[in-house]
Amino acid sequence: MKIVFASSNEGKVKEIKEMLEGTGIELVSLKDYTDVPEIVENGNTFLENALKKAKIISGFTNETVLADDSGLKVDILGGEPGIYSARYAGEKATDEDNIDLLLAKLKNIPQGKRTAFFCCALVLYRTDGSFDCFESKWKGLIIDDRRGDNGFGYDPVFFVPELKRTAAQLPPEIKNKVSHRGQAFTQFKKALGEKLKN
Ligand code: ITT
Repeated sequence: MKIVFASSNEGKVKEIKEMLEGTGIELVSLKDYTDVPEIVENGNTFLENALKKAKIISGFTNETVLADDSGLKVDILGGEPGIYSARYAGEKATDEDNIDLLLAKLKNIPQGKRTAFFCCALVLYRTDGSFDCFESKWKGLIIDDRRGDNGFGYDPVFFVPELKRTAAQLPPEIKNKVSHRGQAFTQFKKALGEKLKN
């Protein structure tokens, strides 16, 4: 089975490829296409944006598409950066810029009040217009110093109390099991397995 992954985020593509190992699914990323239409992520929720990406890319490639929309929500900041996570510090912001802005906003906030969670909405969209959605969350705390070199995005400052490590300190196989994306993927693979059985 061939699936196009509707993302140009290399960190996500790497994780999704690792998660699909052994499933027999051939994952093609947007890097394999030219003239990919630009997608304006103007939905109000992760799910709306994931569905929009999946639908547009399925129309463009004429293939089954998987799309992920994800981000970080920090409680004391009223859910910021949320759906704006990728462009928190501006349209061309790097992961470093986004973390700098986040830490500046949390400057005088004590550790106990820095609760946050990652969200992931995953959509599998078929060429006949039918689709399935999977959503999950991952709780943690935002710390002031960056720790670890794995992962991407806000991983170096996302501390997971149960594991006593940041997401960037976790080996990929652990992050892929417990993360928001990992848990949404577990649901996706279960649903896929059930459909293939029927
Ligand atoms: P695509 O739309 O092309 O998939 P994007 O990076 O713009 O790429 P999103 O709009 O879904 O994707 O934004 C996701 C952002 O949320 C991402 O750039 C990170 O800043 C953050 N994020 C999501 N999942 C993350 C994770 O597992 N670890 C760290 N940061 C994450």
